[in-house]
Amino acid sequence: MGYRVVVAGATGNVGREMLNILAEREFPVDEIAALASRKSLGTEVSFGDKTLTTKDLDTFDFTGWDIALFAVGSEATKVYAPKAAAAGCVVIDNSSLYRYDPQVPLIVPEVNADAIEGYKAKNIIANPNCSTAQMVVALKPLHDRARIKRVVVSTYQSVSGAGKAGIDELWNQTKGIYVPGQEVAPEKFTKQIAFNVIPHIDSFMEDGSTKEEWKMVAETKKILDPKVKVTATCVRVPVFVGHSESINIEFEDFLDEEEARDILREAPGVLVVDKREAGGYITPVECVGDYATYISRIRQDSTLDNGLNLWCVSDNLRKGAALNAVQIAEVLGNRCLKKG
Ligand code: 11C
Repeated sequence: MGYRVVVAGATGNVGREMLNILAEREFPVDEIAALASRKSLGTEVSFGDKTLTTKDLDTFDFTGWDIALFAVGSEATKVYAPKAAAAGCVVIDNSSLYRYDPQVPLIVPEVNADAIEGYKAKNIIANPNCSTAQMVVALKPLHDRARIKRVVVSTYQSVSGAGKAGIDELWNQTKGIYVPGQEVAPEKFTKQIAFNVIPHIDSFMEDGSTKEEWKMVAETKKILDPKVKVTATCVRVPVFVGHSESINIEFEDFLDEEEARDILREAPGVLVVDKREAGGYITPVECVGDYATYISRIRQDSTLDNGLNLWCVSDNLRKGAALNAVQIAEVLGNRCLKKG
């Protein structure tokens, strides 16, 4: 006995990962529907050892379906999520549309699973931005011990955060640099991404920050603690999958680096790899396909009374998106829904 589960946006990077992770984690599925927009209709996608043919999101009837994982972007979410929710299907949405709605819980299960009950107001649960998800997993156990006052984070975000077009642009531009006549001009990104870094993700806000940076601030406050101050600089780097973050944390109480390392070793969702030697830390290529948020380079910040620095790496398509959505579905199933 399990659930009737929908994955909307099943042909995208995140949708495919949602199907993979539902199968890998043996989520109790009685029936599954893979939905796509009309242009991808009929495309086949894998679900464990099965192959699913995608159905039309536009005409799909959500009545009788229990959970819908949405990975379709804000515009389509605006149209289809309310339709699913009104039909009694709980939506777990990966877009930013509902994240800041006070009637919609924004959940990272390792941090604020108890907030899930709030889904009843709209039948919708929001999944955070990838950069926020991995950061709050790292911050939560430290906050519980020493109360975080302020976080200064710089991100190194992979091109898969910008979807398939981002991946293709890095690949083609990198090849094009070596083949005369096949140079690829920036299209998805604002400047050359191959062999370069770009300090601009999402649109600019009035104060000079970007929407991606604003999301890290607003989402950390909603998920972890509204009192925590965050300032972020988000940077796109020529890496295919895996976001990295350099995080500086100021606490109310003193926290010794050894104790921080022990706390993080025990923390849910975290793996500490922190040998102070060449290669004794994790880089993004090593985290691809994994569930963990990896923490390395934990060290005291000697310029603050109560400060630490650390390096945080995770698969942005997994903990940053699909895995977190499936973990939310697991909490929802265990705490809130009856099996079919
Ligand atoms: C990026 N973090 O790397 C973005 C992708 O709000 O869910 C995810 C955007 C979001 O470009």
